[in-house]
Formats: sequence, C-alpha cells, structure tokens
Amino acid sequence: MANNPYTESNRNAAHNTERHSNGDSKSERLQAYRSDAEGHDLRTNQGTRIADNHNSLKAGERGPTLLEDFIFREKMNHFDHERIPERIVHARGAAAHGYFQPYEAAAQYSRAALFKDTGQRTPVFVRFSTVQGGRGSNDTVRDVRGFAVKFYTDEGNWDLVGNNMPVFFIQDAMKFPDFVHAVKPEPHNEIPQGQSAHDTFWDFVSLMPESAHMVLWTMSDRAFPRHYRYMEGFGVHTFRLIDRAGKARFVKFHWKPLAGTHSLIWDEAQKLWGRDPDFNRREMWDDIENGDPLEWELGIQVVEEGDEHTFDFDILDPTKLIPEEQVPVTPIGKMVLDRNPDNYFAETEQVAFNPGNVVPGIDFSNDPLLQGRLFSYLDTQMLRLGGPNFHEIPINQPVCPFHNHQRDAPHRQTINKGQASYEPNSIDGGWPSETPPAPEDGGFESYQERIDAHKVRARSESFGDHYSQARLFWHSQSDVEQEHIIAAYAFELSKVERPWIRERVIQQILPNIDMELARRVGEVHGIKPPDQPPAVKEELGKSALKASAALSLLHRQQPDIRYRKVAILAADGVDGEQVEVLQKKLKQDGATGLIIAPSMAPVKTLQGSSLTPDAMLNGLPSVTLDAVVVAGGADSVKTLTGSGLGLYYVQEAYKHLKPIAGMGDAHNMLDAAGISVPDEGVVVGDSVDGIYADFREAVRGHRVWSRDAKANQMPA
Ligand code: HDD
Repeated sequence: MANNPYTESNRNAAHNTERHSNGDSKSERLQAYRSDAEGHDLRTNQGTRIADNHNSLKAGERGPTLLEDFIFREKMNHFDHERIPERIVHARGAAAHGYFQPYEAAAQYSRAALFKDTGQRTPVFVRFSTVQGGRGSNDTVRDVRGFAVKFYTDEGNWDLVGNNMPVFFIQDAMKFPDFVHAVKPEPHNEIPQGQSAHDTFWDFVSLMPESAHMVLWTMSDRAFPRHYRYMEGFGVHTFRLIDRAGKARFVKFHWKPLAGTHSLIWDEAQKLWGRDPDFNRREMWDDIENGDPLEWELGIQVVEEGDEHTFDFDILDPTKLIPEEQVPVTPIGKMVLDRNPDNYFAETEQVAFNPGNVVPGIDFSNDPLLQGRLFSYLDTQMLRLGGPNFHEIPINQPVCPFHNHQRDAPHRQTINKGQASYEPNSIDGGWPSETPPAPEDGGFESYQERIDAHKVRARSESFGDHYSQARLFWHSQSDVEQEHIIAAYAFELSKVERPWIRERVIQQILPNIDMELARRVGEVHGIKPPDQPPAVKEELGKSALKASAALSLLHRQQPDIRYRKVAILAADGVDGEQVEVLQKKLKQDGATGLIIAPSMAPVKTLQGSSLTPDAMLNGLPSVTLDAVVVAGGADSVKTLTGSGLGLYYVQEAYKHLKPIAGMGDAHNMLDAAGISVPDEGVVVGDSVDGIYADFREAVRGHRVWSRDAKANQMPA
C-alpha cells in the first residue's frame, strides 16, 4: 500500500515520541498515516488556509449565516458524520499494540511463518472488550471480556478472536442473534446497560440448558477482571494447526497471563461503575505509558486427529473445554503489549477482527459456532465500516503486499494501475498470480478433510451433555469462589421480575449442576429446588474428572508484587521519611506507592518538608488500588481519623479483602474504623521495616480470602 499523500507533508514532522518509534513492520506502515499538526497552518480539507475559526460568514454582524460559507459547511458536515455504528456486541473496548514472539515448540505444530523463528517478532494489535454494554458503558460490569488479537504476520493477518472464558453460551451460530437479543438491554426501554441481570437474559438461558456451563463462568469473579493483565484468554473453539508435512492436529488456544489471574470483587466492581467507569482501560493505558507492559504466554492443547473421539464430550462443542489435566497446555510463544494507540477512533474503533482471517498452517474445525462466525464478522464490518474497502484502513492492512482483482466500492484508496482486473489475463502479464500451496511461502490451502454426510439441519447427539462440565467448574472452585457464585445467582435473579423465570433457574437448571448451589440460591429467593436433578441422564452427562485446579482463579498466583498499586494515606504531620522509605521499597519490588491525602495541597511532614499528593481520598478511592497503608505521624492519623472519607477508605479496603498496614499511631484509625488489630491481612508496626515483609506477602496474595465471611459485616 502506498503512503497516504494527504499526510505526506507531515511525515517528517518532528513528532517521533516513543509511542511511535517501535520500528516494527506495522508501526512503520502506520507512520505514513500519522498526522501531527505541530507547526502547521489551520486549513480546510481542500487545503485552503483559514483566517477565522470562530465566526461564521454572516450578512452583517447580527445577521443570518450565508450558505456561501464553505468553511463553516465543511466543518459542520464533517462533524455531523463523525459517528459510525457501534459494534453490535463488544461495543466497548480498549486496545494496545505489541508483539508476539514464538518459542521453539511452536514450529513443529504449524507451518505458519510467525511460528518459525524464535528471534522474529510479529506485530500485534489487541482489543479487549465487554460484550453487552454500549460504547459508553462501564468497564467493570459482570460480563464476558473479549480478547481479540490481530497478528500482522509476513503471510497476512491472522485474527485470534477469543474471550476471557473458554466456552460459550450456545452451540450453534443459528442461536447467536437470539442470544444477543436476550442479553442486550431490553427492547422496550433499553434497560439495563452492561448487565445480564434482567428478565430476557434469564428467560433465554433458563430455556437453553446448553448455556448452563458458560452462565456459571459469568457468575464467577472472572466476569470482572482486576486488570486486563490478570485475565486469561481463550480461542474457545477447537482449531487446526497444519505442520510442514501437511499433518493436521486439533488445538485449543490459551493466553496465560504472566502476572497471574486476579479479579475484582462484585461490590468493588459495582462501586467502580461510578468511581471510575474507565477503570480497566485507564489502568492498561497508564501502565503502558509508565513502561509496565502486559504479558501473556500463548499455549496450545494439542489433540491428534486420531484422538478426536476419545473424550467424554465432543471437541467440536463450544460449550466444552478440554481439562488441562487431560491435555496439558504447551506454551508456544509470548505476547507483550507495550504501546498505546495514537488515536482511539482510527485504531481501536476501526480495527476489524474476523476469525476467518487465517494464514497457511492455521485452519478451522467444524465447530458449528465457529462456522457461523466465519460469515458474520466480514458481514458486520461492511455495515460498521461503510463497505468492502475497510481492509484499506491503516490499522486493518496486512504488513505484506496484497494485490488482487477486487476493485472500486466506496472510499477506494488504492490506485490500481493496469487494464486487467481479471484473471487469467495476458494484458498485464498475468499478474497478480496464484501461489501453489507449499510447506513454506505457499498459498493457502484448506485442510482436505474428508466429509461423507447427509445434508441435515440437526444437532449431533454428542452435543447432548449440558451439565457435566458446569459441575466440573463448580467443584473446581475454592470455597470463597463458590460463595461468590451463589451470591451472583442470588443477585442476578433478584433483578428478574417474572417469578416463573426465577423458579425455572432454581428448580430446573441449578439442581442439574449441584443441589447445594440450587438450595443456597433458592434459599435467598424462598424457592425450594426439587429433591433430584430434573434433567434427563444424557443432559446431566458424566465427566471422568471431578475437579480441575486450572479452573480456579486462585490457581495462578503471581510470585511477586509487580504492578500493584498501594495507597499511602497521609495528612499534615505525616512521618515523611517513613513515606519515602516505603515508596522506595515498593518501587524496588516493582509496585507503586501513591500518596493519598485529604486535599491536593502539599502535605507538610513531621520533618518540615512537604509531599505532593498523587490524589485526594475521593479521587483515587480504595476500590481503584490494591492495598492501603496508613502512614505514621500523630497529627496525620488524627486528621484522617476525623474524616469520614478517611475512615471509609480503610473500611472499604477491609471489606474488599485488601491488605492493610498501619505505622505508628495508625492503629487508632483502624480501631475507629472498626478494624480490630491484629487481624488477618492487617499489619501494624512502628516502622516500614516492622511491617514490610508481612505486608508484602499479603499484597502478593492480592486479597485476604480468609477474611471473606467477616468482611461482609463491614458496613462500607
Ligand atoms: Fe463474536 C465481535 C468473540 C461468537 C459475531 N466477537 C466479537 C469480538 C470478540 C468476539 C472478542 C470483538 C472484536 C473486536 O474487538 O472488535 N464471538 C467471540 C467469541 C465467540 C463469539 C469468543 C464464541 C466463541 N460472535 C460469535 C458468534 C457470532 C459472532 C457465534 C455470530 C455468528 N462477534 C460477532 C460480530 C462482531 C463480534 C457481530 C460484532 C462486531 C464485530 O464482530 O466486529 O460479528
């Protein structure tokens, strides 16, 4: 693709911030389109210099505006057309640039060029999203998170368009519009936004038992990640990788976060809707700006073709995962996200993913959900991005050359030379020409699977087990996680107005997963579940495995405290030396200590110096951070204890199971907040040295899970 002539004059502008200078093949290509206004005149889109950008052209100072005012009309016309349709699902998202680098293990499974060389970095653009809410909805709602990765490989774009949960609500794409209509805000009043807690969602899923497994995942804390960096990702479907010898294997893709897995707590997630609706996108943005990249390993579960039928479920059924105990995950590479986009609309909004974008060495399976997706994505982009030339939008272009005989259509930018826009041709030398398939640098060849079947509109019997893996997931959760799931069902159903829908969930769905789960949720609603699971044997299914550790969020703990953000509460009279020592120690461990004060005025220290607050108590409330330290200094502690916001800060941190430390007189404040000392995850001492080791260990564990039952009594 040629450089964009409209930005030619800007290309060499002295705008070469670090964000731009990645030097990878995608970044270099985007550079041709970046526009920097520094040092330039204000002009119309036709290049005419503008003398007055404040006043429209009028018949007299107080007269009507003239139609002749082409400068006003161009400006207003453009503005009037600024919006495009938002995505029908996954409308709210945030994205970052980075790279993928393969491990040695990758090349043996796939001949795709991006897996070949352990020294080669393939540029990626990754968009994370929620599913239900509109573009302006909240980040921390209970929902699935999209995890869409575009690999700009030397052989074309490969899009791995996954989620942060390994299964899906439905088995056949035929039901996708029904599912989306049910989960989206209700049609008569467009309520609720970003929520599944409403009648149409629960009506649909309680009538579709195949959704039981995925609904259980969405009722777990996985539905509100603490940060995208703590989120697993899954390709969901079974795909195929084809090696250099042409041998195909079934694979499931996994993104394993190198920072471990961690989620918010429901009460915290809800409070964040108001306190910081941009919480997830802001954290990713800030971390990348601060040089703290997000990192994952890409892993695959490999199933030889001959083993396709050896599982007690169908590997083509997208409501099933392959337990890691049965097929371990082999790491095949690492992904690093280290650069923010320059422009939200041009990059994050206009990026167009499509699971149908594959390169030689990667192929599909017959999963009927995946098969339907292969149609839907290209189709939706035509509407959303205004026609079939959306591949020319810079963020969507491959980094390799691409020539074909497709022509014209709205907003065509490529100026195709020559006369022959057909193939075969003898006028333009027969170009562009086909590439036969080959182990390397070959043309794409679909895997030649033999299919001998009747054309039927049917569901395979092997898709009939709807509950065994839901049960497996349930039994793999820790006690705290199970409590959170019970509370989630109870809460969601409390928002369902129709009693028969609540009854259907509690009496006809939950008992098939687990009787205790049904009983506990039923208790909250005054609904008694039956004595036996009501589903037929085939639907109840059976799983050889009773529990799988990998399904618990607590399974993948981070070994250190890197990236954690700690509030240091301070007011006038604070022990400034203590604050500085603590900040230094946290920094050495890769964490950040932020000074949170009653106001933004400099905080006067005991030592006579002053500290600059990072935020006020209600500016960065405890829900936005990982742990809290009340610094010593009698006057500082007294001021904070006398402040409702101060007390609430530590109470809320306590309620959300966050580690809390206090130095010097700080125990007085904890006392006043109703936090007894000593308590689990509450560390007090006279100095930083006195608290640091225990505090760090508590922070490493993210939350003090053993406090869960007690913390519910905290009124915050
Ligand atoms: Fe989808 C967007 C993930 C099933 C149809 N989907 C979309 C995005 C993600 C997923 C991450 C946002 C991409 C972005 O950031 O732009 N979708 C999934 C996963 C599924 C899934 C993991 C099941 C395993 N989706 C699915 C089905 C269909 C669609 C069955 C239709 C047959 N999805 C779409 C769509 C979207 C989309 C309507 C909306 C906007 C877009 O594609 O670009 O085509």
